[in-house]
Amino acid sequence: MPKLWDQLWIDCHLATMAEGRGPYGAIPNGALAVKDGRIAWVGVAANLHGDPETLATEVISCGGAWLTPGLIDCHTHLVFGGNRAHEFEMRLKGASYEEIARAGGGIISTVKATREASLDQLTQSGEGRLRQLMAEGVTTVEIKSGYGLDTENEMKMLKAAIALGKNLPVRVRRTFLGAHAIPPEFSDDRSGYLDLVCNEMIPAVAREDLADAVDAFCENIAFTREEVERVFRAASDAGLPIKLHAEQLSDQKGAALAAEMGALSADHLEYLDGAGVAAMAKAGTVAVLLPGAFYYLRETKVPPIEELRAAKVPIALATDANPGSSPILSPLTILNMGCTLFGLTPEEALAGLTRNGARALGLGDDLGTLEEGKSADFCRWRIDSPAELAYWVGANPLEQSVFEGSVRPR
Ligand code: DI6
Ligand code: FE
Repeated sequence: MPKLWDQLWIDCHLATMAEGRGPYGAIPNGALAVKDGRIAWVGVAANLHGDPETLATEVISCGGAWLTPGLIDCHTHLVFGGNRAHEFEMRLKGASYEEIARAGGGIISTVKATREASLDQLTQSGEGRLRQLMAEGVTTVEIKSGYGLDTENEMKMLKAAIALGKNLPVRVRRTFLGAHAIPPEFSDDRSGYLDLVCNEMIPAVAREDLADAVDAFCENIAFTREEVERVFRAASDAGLPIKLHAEQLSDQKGAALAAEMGALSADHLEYLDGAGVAAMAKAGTVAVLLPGAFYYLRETKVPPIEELRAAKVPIALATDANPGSSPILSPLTILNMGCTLFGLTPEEALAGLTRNGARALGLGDDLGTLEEGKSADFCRWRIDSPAELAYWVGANPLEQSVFEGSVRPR
């Protein structure tokens, strides 16, 4: 007799993270069934309509572990050449992130190293970092370009991201971030660089299907609101969704612009004002908070969490893994930082790395909760309660992770 399901996970508790189902969408003493890489059934084990062995080809008994959705890191710059430990030292001797950037360091120093690296080298160094994220339960990661800053090198970065998704059991979403900084060869010709981004890079990236979205850095050391608006128009002409690095170091009113133009997310947001919150709420734009960058830059201004909550803006959390402002490869530490630095509850933090991370990528229908029909991406954790995920630092209680219905090798 063919069995109904491929796998049945039993003797577990589920933090489904489904909305409107109480804290963590929890189902104590639950069970989860997988068929063809999708979640086929979720519920209380006592409601299973038969003996587990008769229902599924494989029955996995979890010994009382918790299952959560696979973690979704919706904002990273994981592909890059070199590193910036030297600038870390400079900042500790008193130089600011902005000063280093204005002196030709910062993003531009990573641009030099990234241009020098081959596609293979970028893929290899990115793979090491991606494996770190996966070891803490990441099943979907977004990777941005933005350290190439010319057509060839931006495409090389996106191709490295594609290769990572092919080589490893993880879903890689790609975002084009050509408007991350002005490259040295255009330092006297901002509008020339924007022409290149809008008229050449975005159409080429769209034509070759290299990216799922377009991002930009709206900041006094990067691009103005007007410049970002140009980039967004080019993205929309190319049929690509948009997102924005907004209000990280100062209030540029970027989040409101992004929201008004229908952005999936606005990210960072330490300097977001009330009008920005309202615009995001109205548009359903996700607030992606990045406590790793806040921590490394020793920022003191916290994003307006209370206002975001009150306006019901969905809050996502991500590592922002990058060589300058957030060299952090631990999504579990980010859960902790979301709580300790920003005052999120452990449940909000976990929603940020699951359900709302999915929304920030436009994948909310397919990922981010343990619900029937969604992709069978989940993690099995040796913990007594889901709050433990945000509670420990450096403990990694991951026992197993499943991607599209297949258990990943450790
Ligand atoms: N904000 C960030 O946190 C990253 N990019 C951005 O626009 C940092 C990028 C870097 O410093 O390399
Ligand atoms: Fe970033």
